[in-house]
Amino acid sequence: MRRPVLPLVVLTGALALTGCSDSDSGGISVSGAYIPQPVSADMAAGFLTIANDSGTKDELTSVTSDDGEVTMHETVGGAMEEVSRLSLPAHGQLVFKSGGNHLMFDKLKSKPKQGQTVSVELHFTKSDPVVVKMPVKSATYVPKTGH
Ligand SMILES: [Cu+2]
Repeated sequence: MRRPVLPLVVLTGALALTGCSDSDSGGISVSGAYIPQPVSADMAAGFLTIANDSGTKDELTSVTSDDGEVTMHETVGGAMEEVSRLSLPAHGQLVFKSGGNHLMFDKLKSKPKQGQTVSVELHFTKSDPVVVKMPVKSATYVPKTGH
């Protein structure tokens, strides 16, 4: 992959502008990532919001983790379905939340416990991969929506 080598001073300026996001790769930022501490030993769900600040639409094509297998699920009419890609609109968001889209962890090497983090890598059609450290919250954790 070819990327322009930017002078350090330009990179520093870009980092300062985007310093409030959890992680950042070009126009992609991730917020609100968490995994409710699972009941079962080797399966868990994960939630996060991916924002696309660029004017180009993108797609999330896979999620990987060294800790286990990860699949992307949609909830359709109360039933969940595995999907191979999810669209990320230009200047839009892709939201994973309880009752909707979610990440499904399977074959986990160890059961995630509250206070730990699970590292995942998000892969996109256009953007560079983004690594997210997802904190494990209590089994009953409900995120603040901000609305
Ligand atoms: Cu699922």
